[in-house]
Amino acid sequence: MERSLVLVKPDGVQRALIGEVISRLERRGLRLVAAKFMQVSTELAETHYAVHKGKPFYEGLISYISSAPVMAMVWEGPNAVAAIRQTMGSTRPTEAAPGSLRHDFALEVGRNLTHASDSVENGANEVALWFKPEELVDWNREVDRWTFEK
Ligand code: D4T
Repeated sequence: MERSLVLVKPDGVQRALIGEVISRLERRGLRLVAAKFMQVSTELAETHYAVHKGKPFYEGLISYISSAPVMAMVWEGPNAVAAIRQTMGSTRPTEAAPGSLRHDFALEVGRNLTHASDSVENGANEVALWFKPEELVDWNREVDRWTFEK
């Protein structure tokens, strides 16, 4: 079972799109594992985006993600990483597929609403960075056998 960190970034929170993001992931069949509404510290932002340090958009990215609260979540399911990134759409909203969140609700890469882990390995690392083990809930839904093949 794959897991991904999902963030509704400050623009998504300010624009009252938390429910829209959760609704789309729920309807996709994914299972919520953890959630917390939080202010991101500069330290956490810098660790999360360490791979982008030195890039022209880095400073703006750090101040954007820590400018207002985010909704941080963990979602799981078969093929969760690919499925969630597809539901989000491409990083650049003008390249996002019609029907994806970024296509439907965003215009600019620096205000692209959400974050999702880009690999299974990064998913595990990001979940460990953002959540304590005791914040993750293991549970099953009656409907899982109608959504998950195994
Ligand atoms: P995140 O990490 O926010 O989900 O975005 P992606 O995984 O889809 O894309 P990314 O890591 O390549 O970019 C991280 C973050 O940086 C912003 N960004 C990116 C930007 O402001 N300008 C840029 O030119 C790029 C490439 C948007 C997402």
